[in-house]
Formats: sequence, structure tokens, C-alpha cells
Amino acid sequence: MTAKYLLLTFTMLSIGIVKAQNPIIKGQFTADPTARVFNGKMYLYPSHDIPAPADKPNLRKDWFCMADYHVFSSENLTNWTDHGVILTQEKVPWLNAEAYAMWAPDCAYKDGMYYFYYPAIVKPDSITKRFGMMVGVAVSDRPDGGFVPMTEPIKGIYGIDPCTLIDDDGQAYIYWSGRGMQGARLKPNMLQLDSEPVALGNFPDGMKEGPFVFKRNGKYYFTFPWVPKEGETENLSYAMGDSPLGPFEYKGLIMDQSPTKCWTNHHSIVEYKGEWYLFYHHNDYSPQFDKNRSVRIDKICFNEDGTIQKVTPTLRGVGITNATDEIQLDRYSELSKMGAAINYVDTTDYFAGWKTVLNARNAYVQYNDVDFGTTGLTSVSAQVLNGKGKLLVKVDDKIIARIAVKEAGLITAPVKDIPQGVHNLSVVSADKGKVEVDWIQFK
Ligand code: FUB
Repeated sequence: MTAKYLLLTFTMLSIGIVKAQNPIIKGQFTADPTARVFNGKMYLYPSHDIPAPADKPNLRKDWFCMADYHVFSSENLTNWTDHGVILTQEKVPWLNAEAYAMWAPDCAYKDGMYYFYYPAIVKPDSITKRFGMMVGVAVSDRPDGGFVPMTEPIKGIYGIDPCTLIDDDGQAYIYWSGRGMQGARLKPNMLQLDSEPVALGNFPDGMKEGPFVFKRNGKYYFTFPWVPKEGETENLSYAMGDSPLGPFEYKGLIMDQSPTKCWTNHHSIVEYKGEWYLFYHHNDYSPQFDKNRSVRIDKICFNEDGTIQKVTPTLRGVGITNATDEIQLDRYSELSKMGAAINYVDTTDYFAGWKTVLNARNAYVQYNDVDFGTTGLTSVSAQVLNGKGKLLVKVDDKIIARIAVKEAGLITAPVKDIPQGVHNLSVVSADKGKVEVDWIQFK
């Protein structure tokens, strides 16, 4: 084996490539997504939910459990690279490594260095002489690893969910939720507060956390998850103001509470290549336990006056899917009202994903934004999990293939007249047969 081959094998093992649609990261839980654009690339800094380890009987089984952080990156918001673990609780001297409480993080860039902020529970005997949650910083000269944790948490921050803003004049601010929503200036070293914390107010009553602040067209947006009433779950809301530490005026909802009752919804909002995106989370891969969450992305739009248009969560998410990839139809853009359903492939392993079930004539699933390139594509294959029936494959409104399903397996059919470029794809049932499709792919 040559050294080059060994290096390639090691690189492929340590950097996982994952594909998009919602949720965007598969094979592990990801929550509390902070997305940042560094060097023209999108980086994602989420929390890393895990089920409580069986050998830790003292940990609550019904609560958040997080021991480390990964970072992911993407050029196109479709293919995500997992750069692996960037920080573990054992590496940080001031935190209680038995607490598994590495909650929502953020990362900021200033003067050639990257600052990774994260909340955790302090050691009972720590130098801080405090209990509860504080915020630490780890520093690196690159965004995807090499983070060295500072030996003490930031003095003056008692709370969770740090979020940073670097204003146009280079001044950095940090926000968090502790006793209410708080904000302060950061010193140029990005490691210490440069002002007393300011209590940010004028928000509606109810529990709030996870602040995310950004600036657009000279306006400051203070956005946050909010539970309006006892017994409800977190929506996403926002306020606007003319300066980084307020005052802010409450404007309304960005996203409704989850219809399936995931209690938390933590988010970030970021501009990339001229479009704005909302990163948020939902318990897609853990339908029975909402503390094991997964990151999603959807587009977010603004009105002329700068106010935010409400976002409807989708499964299709964002980005363009190549026709030659496995196209997961179950992350659909549109589903017929009758005769179509999305089910888990394996209810004992939710990470196996979903399947599309069509069981009536004209039932359909539509998946938008597929790139057929300059084509030269000659066939389409459907990974059929079950069933018998006839499927029509359409690009926009034109039938380009007919697939006869007699049994489970990979069924291939010739295609004709596929248009070039990006189009909407749909699969339609041509008879009453029930067919379960995992994905389809063009060759
Ligand atoms: O992930 C743990 C906590 O749940 C976060 O810090 C909150 O924002 C909520 O998402």
C-alpha cells in the first residue's frame, strides 16, 4: 500500500461526506445550529445530542446529553463534510465532564483567529466559585479544527446559548440567555467582556432562550426561540433595533411552534451567495424523544421594510440535487393529498431514513430542483422496498420514463428526452398498486 493510498483512506475515514435535504446531517444527531460563512464557505457549528450513555446511570435519560462538538462545512448547502470532533468535555479544565452539558455553541472570526464559544456546567470546585452554566472559548487559526480551550470561562457570563456579532466597525458583541436575554461588548481579544452585561428587554412574556443576532441593511435583528405560554413549545420570534445592544422592538414570528411538539427550536440566520437561510432543528430521527434533534435549513425572505417573512418548515430544504445522486423523494416538495405517504424505512433504526409510499392511481411525490446537467443520462433506477405497480417518472410535466414494479429491488428503466439543467422531478403512480420507493437515481 503506498503512502498516498494510506493518506487517502485515512482522510475518507476521518471526514464524513453527508448529503442534504432536511435534516441535513445524517447518521448522528445535531442541534442548536449556528451557521457562519468563513472564506466563502458555509460552516455549521451545532450541538451534538446523544442518548445518555448506558454506563452513566446518574445521567437523566429524559434530558439533553452532549459530550463534544463537531463542525461541518459545505460549499453548496447540499453536500456537507463532517470535519470530526473539535472539542470534548474532557479537554476543558473548568467544566464538569460528568455533566454532558455542552449546549448551543457559536463561532466568530476576528483578526485571523476563530473563537468557538460554548456553554457548559462549571465544576463545583472550579475557580469560578459558581454553580450552573457559564460560557467558555476555544481558539484556533482555522474554522474546522485545532481549537484550544481557554482554561477559564468568560467572567461575567452566567447562562447559555452564546451568540456573537462583529459589527461593521469591528466591535464584537456577545449575547446569551441567563436571567433574561443579555448582551455585552467583547474586548478585542474576544476572550473577555468589555462592558457590563445589558439586560435586553421589551420582549413579550414567556420563556426565551437561544438569542441569535445579525445585521442587515443597517438594522440589528434580535431573534430568539420563545414559549408564549406554559404547556406550549418554542416558536422562533424576532425584534429589530438600530443598535447592537438595543433597544429592540418586537416584530413577530419567524416560525410557528412545531406541529409534532419538538419542545426546542434553536436557530441561526445567515446570508450566503446572495440568499438568506434559516438553520433550525427538529427531532426528525428521534420521533419519540425530542432531546435528540437534527439540523434543518430553509430559505428565509425579507419584506421591503426589512421585516421577516414567516418560514414554513419543509422536508426538501434547500440546494440543488444532482440527478446522478440517490434522490430521496421522501424529502419532497409536494405530495398528492390522496394515496401518498412518507414512512420510516426501519422503525428500529430511524437513521435509515424514510420511504415514499404510493398506493392510488395518480398519487404523486414531487421533488424540486434536480440538476440533469447537460444530460447524456440514459436510465433511471428506483430502489423499491416493496410493492407491485406502475410508476411514471416526470420532469416538469413530461413523462421521461415508465417503471414497471413487480417486486422489491433496484428496478431500472430507459429514459428519453430529459431536458438539460435544473428541473422539478415527480414520480406518479399509474395504477392502484402499492409501491414503496426508497430513492431514485439517474445514470
Ligand atoms: O441544546 C440544549 C438547549 O436546548 C440549548 O442550549 C437551547 O437553546 C435549547 O435548544
